[in-house]
Amino acid sequence: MNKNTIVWRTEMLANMCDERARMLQDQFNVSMNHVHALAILVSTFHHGKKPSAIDQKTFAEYTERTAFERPLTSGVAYASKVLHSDREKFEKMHGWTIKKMKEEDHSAVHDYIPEKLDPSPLKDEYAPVIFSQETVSHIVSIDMMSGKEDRENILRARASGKGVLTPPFKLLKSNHLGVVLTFAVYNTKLPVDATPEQRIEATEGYLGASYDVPSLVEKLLHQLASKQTIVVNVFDTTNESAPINMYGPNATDTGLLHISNLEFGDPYRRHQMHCRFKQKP
Ligand code: WA2
Repeated sequence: MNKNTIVWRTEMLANMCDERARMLQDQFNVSMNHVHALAILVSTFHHGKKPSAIDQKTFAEYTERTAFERPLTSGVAYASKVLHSDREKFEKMHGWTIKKMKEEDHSAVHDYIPEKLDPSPLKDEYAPVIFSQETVSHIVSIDMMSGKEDRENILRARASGKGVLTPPFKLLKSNHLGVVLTFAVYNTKLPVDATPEQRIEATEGYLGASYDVPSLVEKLLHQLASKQTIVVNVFDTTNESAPINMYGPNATDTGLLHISNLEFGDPYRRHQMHCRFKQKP
């Protein structure tokens, strides 16, 4: 192949890949900021007011009307921190029992009957969902600490005070891999320079957003009308020796490859976009 053609193709692939990676990263960043603002909304109007100014109906309506502010998300929800000593009082107040997450339960949404879930066994503490956007109403009353990925996110979010991401995993009621973003909600007594222990102590609950990565990345790339030209993959590369494919075909293609870095705001996780030309020159 002509040397100039190789240089031209390499540059074109790099430009297209970097542009798509930047778009995905920017949209993720925008929605992350709005999820953070929702955590502050819950802190101000639910925990900061007696009686609370937020109930499920208000939360569902507000989050639906502001969904346009959170591109790439499939839904947001709020889980309350409940210690075992407060469980009985909490369950009486809500009129339901805290449920255990059924892992690998991907039956269709319309088959879903919350009453079919088992009550949570005795634990030191729980994180039952009390408010949800209508799109994820199937997680209401489920203890989010009973799912491995959600639990680890909750623990890391509350100790750090930062927005944290799970690795890709199969979300409930979804056939795709997704990720969950979590912000802890603290009571207002928390000092700005708080230690992890002080943060854990001051935690009131957890505001989380789920991202159905394949359908949302698909939607984003579709807007660019480049699908005839390049193949895009998104990987979680946190474990360098075992990258997880979050979007795109399981290709073994060895053509020209460009890798663009993705920054999703959680330094604990690494992500990359891989791009290739569809057609060999
Ligand atoms: N949200 C939606 N679908 C899920 C899920 C989830 N977690 N976990 C598994 N499938 C309320 O971090 C707190 C949301 C968890 C937040």
